Amino acid sequence: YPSIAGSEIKAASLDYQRVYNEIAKLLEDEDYDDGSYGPILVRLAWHASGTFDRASGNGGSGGATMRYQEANHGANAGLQVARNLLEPIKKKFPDITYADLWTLAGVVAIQEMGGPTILWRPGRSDDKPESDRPPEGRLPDASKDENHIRQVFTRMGFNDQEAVALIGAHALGRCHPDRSGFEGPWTFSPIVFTNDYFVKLLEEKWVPRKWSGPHQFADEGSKSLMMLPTDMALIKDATYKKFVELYAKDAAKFSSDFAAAFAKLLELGNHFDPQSSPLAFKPSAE
Ligand code: CCH
Repeated sequence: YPSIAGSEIKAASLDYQRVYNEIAKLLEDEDYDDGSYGPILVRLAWHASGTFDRASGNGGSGGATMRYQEANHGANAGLQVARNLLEPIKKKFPDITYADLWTLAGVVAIQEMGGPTILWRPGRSDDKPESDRPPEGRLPDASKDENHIRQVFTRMGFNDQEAVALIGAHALGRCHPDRSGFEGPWTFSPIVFTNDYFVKLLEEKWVPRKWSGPHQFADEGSKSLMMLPTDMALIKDATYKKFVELYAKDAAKFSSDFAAAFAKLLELGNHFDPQSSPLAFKPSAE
């Protein structure tokens, strides 16, 4: 910006609470899945960010690289629904970067579904050289085991407790046969943020589902809930199981640990203005 009388003129900064409110208005749709786009917006924010590799510094939400070839990575099947939903917001607020928009939408979704306040900072750039775009295979593979989960989350820079807290997001949403091949929700309240994923993991008896689809588990009681092989790994591995037990018992601890880990996830690989302090948004119900 030009300098007038020695002082820099800064562009008026976007009112991100307004952007938050506009995204919040898009969530409910009784004809879509369980009645909300919230879960798929959480998945978009996570898949945009979870490609980060601490060793090389590449991947992560910056660059919004899922606009390119990454959209076709198998793990991202179905996420065009979430990206397309947000397009009118980008038109209305052209100054927000896609990288900020997709991560902010994850924050809106968590908070509007009754989850904790997630501190969020703007400032992700949409520019990233093609050479820094993440290769396919960075996101976890649901058919694998605890060693795979540990390797993937450690690569991002998360410890075991943070990994378990983050995967607790599976209280939300469901698997779609035409996206991942898996089918069904993890809980009976898939559009409300709860610690029920952990409760169900421990309380239900999980049996292999007999079907022609990929290997997954069903609760023996109702047969209407599901767990992925990687979900079951969290109660097979003794260290992970400790945290599953903690979060099943203490919903408030889960909420606050999730909030911290999710905020960290959305920032991985980005460089923020050291002066910028994180924003806390007001849920639209208040
Ligand atoms: Fe996940 N997730 N996720 N997940 N995920 C799927 C759906 C959701 C794995 C696999 C899958 C996290 C970690 C993991 C959500 C949030 C998070 C699906 C079904 C698979 C498969 C996709 C479909 O068919 O639509 C694996 C493996 C791991 C790690 O081990 C983390 C971390 C988060 C967020 C913090 C959400 C939300 C969904 C529901 C999406 C929807 O459309 O309902």
